[in-house]
Amino acid sequence: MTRLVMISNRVIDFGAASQAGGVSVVIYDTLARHSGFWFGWNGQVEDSDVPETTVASEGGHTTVTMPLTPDDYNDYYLGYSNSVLWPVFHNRLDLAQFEAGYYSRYVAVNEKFAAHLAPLIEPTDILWVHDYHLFPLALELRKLGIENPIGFFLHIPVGPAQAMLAIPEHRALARAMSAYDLVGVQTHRDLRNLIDFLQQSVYASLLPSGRIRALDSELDIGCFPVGIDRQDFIGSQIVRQIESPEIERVIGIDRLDYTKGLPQKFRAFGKFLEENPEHRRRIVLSQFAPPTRESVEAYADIRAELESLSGAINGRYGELDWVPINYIHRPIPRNELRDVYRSARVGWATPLMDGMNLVAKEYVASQDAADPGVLILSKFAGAAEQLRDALLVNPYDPNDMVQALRTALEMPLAERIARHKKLAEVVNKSDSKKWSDDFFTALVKAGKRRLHRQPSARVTEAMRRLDAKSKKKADAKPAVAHVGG
Ligand code: ADQ
Repeated sequence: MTRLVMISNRVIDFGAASQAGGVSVVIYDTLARHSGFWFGWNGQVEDSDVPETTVASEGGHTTVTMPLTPDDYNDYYLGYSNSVLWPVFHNRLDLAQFEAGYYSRYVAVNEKFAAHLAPLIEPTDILWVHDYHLFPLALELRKLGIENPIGFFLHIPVGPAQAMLAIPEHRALARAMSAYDLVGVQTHRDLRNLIDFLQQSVYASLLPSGRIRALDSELDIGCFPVGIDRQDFIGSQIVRQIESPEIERVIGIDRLDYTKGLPQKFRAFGKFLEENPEHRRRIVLSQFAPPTRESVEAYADIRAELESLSGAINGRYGELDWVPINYIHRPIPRNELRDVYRSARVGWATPLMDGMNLVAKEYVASQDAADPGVLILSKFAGAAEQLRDALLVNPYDPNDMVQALRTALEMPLAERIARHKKLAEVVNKSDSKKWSDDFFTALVKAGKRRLHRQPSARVTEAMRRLDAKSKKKADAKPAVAHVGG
């Protein structure tokens, strides 16, 4: 039986799955529909050069995890992954820290993952690697003789080539990407940036088939917008205006990250109160933003900036019985999210750049179709490619943000219903199941194509098994959005 092996930097504890969000939830949901296991870091930091892997099973899910050493954690996770790749891919070259030693440790951890994973792989397994921490993994697995289909999905955006080329190891990264059978990204913007980057860094060429030739490989690249499972968000009985009939809630739910545009949001909210005194005492911005990666300097800076901004706005406009911004540092338990979304007249998701932004989709899915709230969405979130009926704004432009908030608060019911209907259709159609089915089908095909090009005894056997499998799935639709197709 074909198994799906999911590999991501961090594997969540299934017992705590109800607390998770983003990448973890979509991996968890996908594995619920496949046999296989999830491989990655267990979140522990231990001083051991020969880490043990731990196999755990719960509710039909299997995980295989290992700890990181303190040096791995510092140089691979906080360092190269989150102080180089994360800022540059989000086009924040100014925040990148190119420290000596980060990259070699990044590769070393990928080697270590490959060494622990390779013995667990069976010839018919399909391997799906997630996110920027693990670009070199396929190359390391291939060195160990793994010839299975290996796909890569990038949850974050791809920066413009000019930013990407500033990464000192950009050629090695491009080479690592080319070892995959399929590389998936969230949007057409990312697809264009990725092609541009591969062309400029390793002189990749776009083939008439829509595939990419890079170095000695050919790979498929495609656009697979990640979605949510709407069942997690429907059914709330919450009636809006839970605090008082006169006060409308505007909701923001983000990880505390400099990519999420929170200072711009707070400043725009202050400007809105300044310019629209009639809305004072009638509106509250509830912003949940639990801190992450606090030992990275840029994250400590954003936290201090937001505390100062919210304090200044509350000090300036607040009254004894009205505080304009509720700025809350903790996460909302997942089972309360839909009620919180539904209680809000406006959902405000305005990242400066974002792979997708699932919060926008969750907000839409949670609304009462008969009296829905309005979504204000950054045009630089991946979700904006699909959610065209949101109020799309430029988060860098305070006037645009203020105008959108006014429009949202004053929007007549009929327009709110019409916009929500179209948004909900997209969210329901492009859900997490479609995302994972499309990627999986495209990966099986891409893997077969590579095996046809590079036959060997072991490969021939793998091809035979894949052929048998794809006959069974003969009715599956082609899913990869080929470049140019
Ligand atoms: P993230 O950057 O984590 O994910 P996002 O898509 O917004 O961003 O997902 C966040 C998830 O965490 C959502 O499910 C949300 O409900 C939850 N969450 C966020 N803040 C929360 C809070 N304060 N309390 C409770 N839950 C909270 C990465 C990319 C994204 C991409 C996803 C999935 O950066 O662009 O959409 O992967 O591919």
